Amino acid sequence: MTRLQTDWIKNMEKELPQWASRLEAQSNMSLFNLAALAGDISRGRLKSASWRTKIAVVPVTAGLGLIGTFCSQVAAIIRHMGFDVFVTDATDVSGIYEASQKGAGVVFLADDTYFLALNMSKNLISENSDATARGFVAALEGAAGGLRDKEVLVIGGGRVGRSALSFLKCRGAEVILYDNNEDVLKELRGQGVRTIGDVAEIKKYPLIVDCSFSDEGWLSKDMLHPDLLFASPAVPLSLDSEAAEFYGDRIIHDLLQLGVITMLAMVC
Ligand code: PYL
Repeated sequence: MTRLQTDWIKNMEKELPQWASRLEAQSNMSLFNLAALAGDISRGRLKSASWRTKIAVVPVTAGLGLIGTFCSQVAAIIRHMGFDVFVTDATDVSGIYEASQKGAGVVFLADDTYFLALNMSKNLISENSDATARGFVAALEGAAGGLRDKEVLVIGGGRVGRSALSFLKCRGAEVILYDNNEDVLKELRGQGVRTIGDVAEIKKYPLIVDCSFSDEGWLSKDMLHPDLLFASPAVPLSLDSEAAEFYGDRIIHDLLQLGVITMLAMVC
């Protein structure tokens, strides 16, 4: 996954209301119902967890270090879901200890490789790539009025793409994978996944989950189906500016929010 930059996320908290209302309109679901579907728990259980579970977000200095406002944005997304949440003053192991001392039942923390949510008392763990894939699949399901027996193209056979393939199958979709790496296609074909390697075939599929964390703007309007619904956690967005403008509200995309609310549901 692309490492986020402060410039990309610094206004996220104040834009959360717009993000939420747009996503609810696109997915035909409330955020709670969307997170519950993606996290495979009941809406009621998620709601009751919001009344009784305190959440901590712990800054992690490992590797390339802190991303400015990252932890406060994660906390803002969780607070938007009605949970009591705080960012620890301490970082790393000391931050985890502070979280437990202050009564947090769930801890969110990220290094350069993994972004995790941990519920220590229930021994539940959610990893952001998996949760993000589930969140965007659930949003596409709402937007498409269900995915059962429908063909859905996944672009990109990396960590997120493979989670998307798995959750799409759980939701009854007929999955196809596009990747530009023949070794990836061969490996997934060996696991029984239908694959395409010709970029010209992408336009056959009106339902797409784009998990290709590659170049910006490589997908143009003429490469896509006219009735497209496009769900993408990819950073940067794969659509070029003309395609992004043309498909408008049929593009479900964000940098962090949908993955975080799904992680929350998966550990409650
Ligand atoms: C979790 C995000 C989603 C997309 N890319 C992932 C990323 O940027 N990971 C790095 C997160 C580092 C956070 C830093 C901090 O501020 O605690 N360790």
